[in-house]
Amino acid sequence: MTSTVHRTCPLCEAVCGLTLTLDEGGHVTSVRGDKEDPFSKGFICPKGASLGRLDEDPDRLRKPLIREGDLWREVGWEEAFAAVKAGLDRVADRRSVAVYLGNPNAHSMAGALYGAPLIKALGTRNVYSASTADQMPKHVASGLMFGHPLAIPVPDLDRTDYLLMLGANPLESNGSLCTAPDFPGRLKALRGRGGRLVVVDPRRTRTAALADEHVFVRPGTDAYLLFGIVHTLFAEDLVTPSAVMDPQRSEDIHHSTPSGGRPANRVNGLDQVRKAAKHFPPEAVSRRTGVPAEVIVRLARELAAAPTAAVYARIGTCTAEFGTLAQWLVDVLNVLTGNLDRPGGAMFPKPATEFGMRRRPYQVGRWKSRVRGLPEANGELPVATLADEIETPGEGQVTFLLTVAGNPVLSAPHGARLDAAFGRLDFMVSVDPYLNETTKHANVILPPPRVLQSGHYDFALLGFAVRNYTRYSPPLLPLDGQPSEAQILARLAAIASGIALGLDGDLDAFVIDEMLRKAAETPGSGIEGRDVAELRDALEGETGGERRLDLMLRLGPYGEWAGKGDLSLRKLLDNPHGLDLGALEPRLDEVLKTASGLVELAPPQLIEDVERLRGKLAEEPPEIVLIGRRHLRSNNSWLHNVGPLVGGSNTCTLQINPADVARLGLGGEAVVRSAKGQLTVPLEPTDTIMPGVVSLPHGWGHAGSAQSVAAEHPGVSVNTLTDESTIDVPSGNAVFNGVPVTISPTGVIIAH
Ligand SMILES: Nc1nc2c(c(=O)[nH]1)N[C@H]1C(S)=C(S)[C@@H](COP(=O)(O)OP(=O)(O)OC[C@H]3O[C@@H](n4cnc5c(=O)[nH]c(N)nc54)[C@H](O)[C@@H]3O)O[C@H]1N2
Ligand SMILES: Nc1nc2c(c(=O)[nH]1)N[C@H]1C(S)=C(S)[C@@H](COP(=O)(O)OP(=O)(O)OC[C@H]3O[C@@H](n4cnc5c(=O)[nH]c(N)nc54)[C@H](O)[C@@H]3O)O[C@H]1N2
Ligand code: SF4
Ligand SMILES: [Mo]
Repeated sequence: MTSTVHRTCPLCEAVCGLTLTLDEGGHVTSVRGDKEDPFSKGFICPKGASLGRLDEDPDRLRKPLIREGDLWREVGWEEAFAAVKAGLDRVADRRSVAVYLGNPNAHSMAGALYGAPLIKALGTRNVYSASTADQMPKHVASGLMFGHPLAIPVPDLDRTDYLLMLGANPLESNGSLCTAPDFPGRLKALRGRGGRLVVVDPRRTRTAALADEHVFVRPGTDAYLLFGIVHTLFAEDLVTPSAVMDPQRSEDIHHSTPSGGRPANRVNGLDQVRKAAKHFPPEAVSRRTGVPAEVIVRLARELAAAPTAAVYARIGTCTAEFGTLAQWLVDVLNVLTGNLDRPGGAMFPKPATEFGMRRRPYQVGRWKSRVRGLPEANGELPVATLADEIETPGEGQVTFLLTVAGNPVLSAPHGARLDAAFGRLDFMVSVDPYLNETTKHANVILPPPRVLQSGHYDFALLGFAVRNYTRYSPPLLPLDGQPSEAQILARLAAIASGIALGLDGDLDAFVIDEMLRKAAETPGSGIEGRDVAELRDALEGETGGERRLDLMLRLGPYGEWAGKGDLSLRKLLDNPHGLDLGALEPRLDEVLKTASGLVELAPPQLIEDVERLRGKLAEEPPEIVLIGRRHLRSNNSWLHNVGPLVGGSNTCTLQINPADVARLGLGGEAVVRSAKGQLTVPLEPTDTIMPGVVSLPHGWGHAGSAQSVAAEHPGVSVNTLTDESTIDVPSGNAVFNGVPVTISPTGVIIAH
């Protein structure tokens, strides 16, 4: 007997609905796109189609491992947790404990619900995550402008008339901080309805090939380009009055509501932006960016003239030297062109589990890292300084590391240094399904269950969706004695806080009571004054995680308790294909959490960083710089063990312009050197990349891997070359794009 089941794909940000066929043994026999999912409508990519292969990968760990020297021993769960406790008990000072949370935490219920309590229980400020190798600039820019790090506007893809996209390649990545299943189809539809798509990228990507226009930009210079556009808007008087901003009444008319309605001007700092932009006229910016001045001027005019438009920028612009400035300028443009918070522009989604967004004004740099004095952002320190904290003796030196769903040896800047540093730790614990480049250093590895044994709700990603939408996928297969990832993290939190919690429940009961108590005390929460015990008993769900989801849904904006709807876990279970909650709607007033109650167009920290940008405007660029890229059938470092996904077009090659190949006299392979390391790589000459720029994908470097398929396709790790000493200053984010390198033929010895 086969069965047909439905669930959300957890592999990337597109949240596609999948329809799986299982045989009686619970093996996946087919995976298709779920045609009845109102958001993804049957879309699927090769990764989703391989979910069964991934789930049943024989190299996945099924039992905890304890390392004794170079040997690994499979152990039972109680022995594994006892070993973790013994390791943590040896730490005299909790400042010496570090935790690294990797990317899949953004795709799991466990990461969303148990990450924060775990950090709290560990009692350390040595908190690191993939965020500072990814989107921290976006959080910092949003935090400073809108008052909340998660108030990230997304392009209203399905309605916009004009999309300016920088440093993103959704035809390979399927989109990021813009949850949009079938991103390619949505871009085609934009063009189909007469809209215009412009892509800015140092490579003519598949997305650029689909666009109306592709603009080559020199890596790391997007902030200059964006400033050039801002400059033009002011210079040509193209700043658009809008519901958000009335430029005639620009400064300091805070909250004046002449007709008693909405404030006429909800923007602070317009004049400061105008002043700052003066330094970046198109001609000056053109020299730095490689974008012709007339193109910059035209882009400004087009953005201003389009009936609706959105500017969207992603990883190519985040993981760069001026990442935060670039993210800021993206939304400055959305404001100046009248497109923030209006249909067809850049809008704030309203996720079903949004509840009680924090009101304290957003701050960065509340504390600093011990060794380099780098500022905290969102409660985290930059992963670019993790090695410093492990290597540098003194009070608070990191001796104990917990990694959850991360592979920083391959994903962090200058990962090779972390590889060595991890070898020096006193104790390391990894929650991960694989023995890999990072977890090989652990003393204990705790594997989460298979995907199909796990419930799934996209707490994080649905907050960036281009339509409001919700869907819950309950576990499809029983756990068979294996703890869920939620239980693993809850148990670790219990160990860390010295509480003898069992595998299930208590942490969730605590969190639920806290949330209910707060909501019951909050006027207008929908359950004000109601009895906590009674409400708690009304919650449904098989697990603590499901009950917490139920609570968040009921208290959320569409919830049956607090919102304007009837959402609950029950309703989602009754609608296994998911529910469309409608097109995005203007909601700036609900989202804004700045102290002034206005959009802060010129936060002091960013205006200060503009000086750094100005300082480098006239700088001669390096002769050759390195950037990254993604391949459709890859996912950071961990899908290379699935046969159908590796090889072919998904290989670790250095893209290089043929003119550079000829100029440098290169053959089939070359040696790439940076300030931090060197690699010998196969070349892929292609005129789709700018001269003076080379590109290598990240996540490779599996030589000697315990994963059998990955070991056959090892590739090299680009993060041997990247430099942890250069960061985006306001956010501490890693710089992966624009790394200076030299390239020489193999066999040539270069004296240093
Ligand atoms: N040079 C360069 N470096 C980059 C980037 C780049 O563009 N260029 N991109 C950066 C970006 S955007 C990111 S997000 C980071 C990613 O950085 P990381 O998150 O550190 O690395 P991943 O490769 O995503 O590793 C994920 C790990 O989680 C494990 N895993 C998978 N599923 C689960 C699960 O359900 N539970 C648990 N516990 N573990 C699981 C995998 O086995 C793997 O070990 O890399 C960054 N590094
Ligand atoms: N197939 C696949 N999908 C993924 C992932 C994956 O590894 N593989 N990873 C997931 C993760 S963790 C993330 S964060 C997202 C990222 O999603 P995207 O941001 O769409 O990531 P990329 O496909 O790497 O596209 C980044 C583009 O930026 C360009 N670029 C590099 N430097 C610069 C620059 O200085 N300026 C400009 N303008 N462009 C530049 C690169 O050439 C590249 O085309 O993808 C997610 N989806
Ligand atoms: S696009 Fe992303 S979510 Fe959709 S099937 Fe592919 S990997 Fe899964
Ligand atoms: Mo990422």
